[in-house]
Amino acid sequence: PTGTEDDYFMAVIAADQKIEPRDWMPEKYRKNLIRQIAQHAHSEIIGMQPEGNWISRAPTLKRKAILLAKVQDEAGHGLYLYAAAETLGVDRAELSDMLIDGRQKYSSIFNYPTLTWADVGAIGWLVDGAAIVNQVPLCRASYGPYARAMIRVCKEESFHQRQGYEILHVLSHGTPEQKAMAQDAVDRWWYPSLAMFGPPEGESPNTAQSMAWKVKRFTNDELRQRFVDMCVGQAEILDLTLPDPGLVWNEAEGRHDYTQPDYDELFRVIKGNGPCNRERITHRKAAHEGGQWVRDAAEAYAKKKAKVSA
Ligand code: FAQ
Repeated sequence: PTGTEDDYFMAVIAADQKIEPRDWMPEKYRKNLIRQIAQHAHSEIIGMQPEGNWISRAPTLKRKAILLAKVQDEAGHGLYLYAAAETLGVDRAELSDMLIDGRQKYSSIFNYPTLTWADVGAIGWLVDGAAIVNQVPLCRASYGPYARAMIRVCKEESFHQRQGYEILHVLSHGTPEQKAMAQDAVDRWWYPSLAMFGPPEGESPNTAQSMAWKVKRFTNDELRQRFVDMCVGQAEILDLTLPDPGLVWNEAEGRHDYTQPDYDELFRVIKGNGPCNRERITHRKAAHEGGQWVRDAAEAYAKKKAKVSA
């Protein structure tokens, strides 16, 4: 490379090549990635709770097996993402502590309760659907380990989205009570799903720099719009209504107009005051503490093995 390290770094970004763990990178780039990847990992792990709530109550054995597999996939995503974060020089145990004591965030969406079986369908369709729209561009993120993790994550999210869509399709074409349950779930999950994309332009302090570094490829609003446009046709096939009277096709713009989610509510939930924030963290803390003996045993075993082979 010629020029300074920073010139080389920016040239790699400009050429759409990947930055790898051993490459020089600006400290702010490293910090921004740790922030985003850790939040993303935490979201996957906390995201196991709302649906985990329904594993023991899934209506059939087949539904239960599918939901178990889905929730296990989320654990797997968390693990790839923690591993990707570790390539940036942080320790997973430290990240876990930061989640539990609130120094790091996780997605607002997982602070809403899952009241009925239809919520499992709505989460699959809308929450995993939003996750895919957000994460497909991250497969091209400039940081290699993050981008590569996203490729497998997106494939699995597609399966998750379809399983949710299928649950809702069965309910919405079932008895009037089942259809009402599906509609109620969509009514409750629609706006929180729109809020997953983050604050709008002007209130999103990380976007400009993140886009200049090609971590993010689109603004929060661009992806939110893409998601709305995608959902409209799918809702028609489901025969369910998206709960927004302002949702109309805008011919001139070639996109739908829609009502924005309540961003004050988003900020309240991010700050810890959503319906289930305390419950989620309490549960995570208990699970972490309950797993201490497994970590101790694994460490003791590794030490013993190292001694035998020495
Ligand atoms: N919730 O300046 P920006 C899943 C924070 S999918 C909580 O716009 P940025 C799959 C943001 O961190 C869900 N916090 O920030 C699944 C920042 O705070 P900070 C996880 C939010 O990073 C499905 C501040 O607000 N997906 O888990 C939210 O450029 C079903 C200002 O915002 C990802 O994490 C929010 N909704 O854009 C699992 C995707 N929105 O750190 C189980 C990767 C914003 O400055 C079951 N992440 N904040 O203190 C991203 O794409 C980005 O980080 C955004 C936010 C788009 C989330």
